[in-house]
Amino acid sequence: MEVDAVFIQATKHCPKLAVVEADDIPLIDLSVLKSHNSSEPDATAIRLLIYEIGEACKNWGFFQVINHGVPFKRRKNLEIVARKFFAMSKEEKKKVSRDDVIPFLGYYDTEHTKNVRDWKEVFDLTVENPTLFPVSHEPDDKELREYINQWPKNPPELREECEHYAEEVQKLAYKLLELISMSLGLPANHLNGFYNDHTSFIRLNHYPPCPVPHLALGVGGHKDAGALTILAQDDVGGFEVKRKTDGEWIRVKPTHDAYIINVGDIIQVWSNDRYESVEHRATLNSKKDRISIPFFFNPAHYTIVEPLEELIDDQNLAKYKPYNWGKFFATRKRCNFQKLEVENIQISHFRRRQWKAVKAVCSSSLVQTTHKHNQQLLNLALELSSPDAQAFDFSFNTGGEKSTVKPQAPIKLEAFILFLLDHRERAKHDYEQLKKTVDELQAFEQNVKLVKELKL
Ligand SMILES: O=C(O)CCC(=O)C(=O)O
Repeated sequence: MEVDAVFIQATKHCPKLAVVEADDIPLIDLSVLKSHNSSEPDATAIRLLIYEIGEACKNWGFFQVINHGVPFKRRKNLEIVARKFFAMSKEEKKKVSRDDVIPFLGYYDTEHTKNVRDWKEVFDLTVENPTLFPVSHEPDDKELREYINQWPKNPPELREECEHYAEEVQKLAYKLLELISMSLGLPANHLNGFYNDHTSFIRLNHYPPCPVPHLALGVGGHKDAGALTILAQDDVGGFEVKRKTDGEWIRVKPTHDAYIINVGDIIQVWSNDRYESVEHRATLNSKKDRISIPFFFNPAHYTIVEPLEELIDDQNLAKYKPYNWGKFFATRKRCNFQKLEVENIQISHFRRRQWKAVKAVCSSSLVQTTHKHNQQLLNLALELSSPDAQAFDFSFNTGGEKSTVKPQAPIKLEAFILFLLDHRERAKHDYEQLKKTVDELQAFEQNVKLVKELKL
């Protein structure tokens, strides 16, 4: 079978044939929350649970939960009815296609992630019906619209099953939000206020068998833009997460009645990077089709997302500028459906600049590096280039001799310095050339120390 080139991933994104499954993925038992009705909550067990959740968010950016309180029947019924829906003819499914009037909801099969087409078809519905959302991604366009779910005639039970499921999974979402809030040292209900008019939605994903599972992806690597995702996957498996410690793609083996919980970009910003949103993707199977059902727990469209005031001080300056969630999401949606020549909007676009540090580093003659190392730094800086940055001469002392490297293009130096100061750990796996050169990375860290000592 010929496969359209629009589905083919760049070689570096193609899934490896040998699947890596990690044994130490956090699996968190929430049964302690359920025992509340029988007796007093066990305060020690709850404290332990909060700690476990905090560690999982910090070290992995995701975890699985069991004994979560969502009745298995609800999930199973929804999976069965989703299969029935996707088994219908294209013509039938397209009767509830998203269109220009309802651009977010209903059926579609042409989504792109990072400009490559996903091998999947989906059906989207919002939890609040209707849900209020900006009409356009344009910042000055204040028009809002009520988005209403589109329900197919067949299978007739789809609507009811979706609504039952939404009700149950939402309860779990609030429990998790409260546990995460407490794990950040905040009151349990600290984040709940953002959810008064929430824009959460459920997606039914169907991944048909794919003749080239080593070349395409069901969903390409991405981070979730919202706050928290609760994912149900069937027993076929294919969900992979990019492990923070080494950047390896790890397959999360389906566990009976468990949910996969992802920290999303909004929690990363709220927590001022204490917790990081993790990259994940769905791989394909040449023989079996697969169903997954994410619940995206997202705040009201008018939410201004920024680091929580309680988590910033003189030592922990806010790392992000505020942004409007509704506009962010509308911009994302615009990119997801079409292959645009512009980069999809990311929270990194809202990172604050640290020009002071930039200037100081570049003029500091105390920074010692090798010539090879300079080249690596330069490559990295070029990789982080942005059109609004200034061209810069790079000069470092190389064993007594000054070496100057002139980049050919403008360098986004603030991002480079943020990398130096904030992302040393992540850089170990983000940038392959650095991964291989631990020694040089240590020299790198030494430079960062010097910068800090100079209090720049
Ligand atoms: O199907 C999966 O395992 C992942 C789904 C996902 O990441 C998404 O729909 O955004």
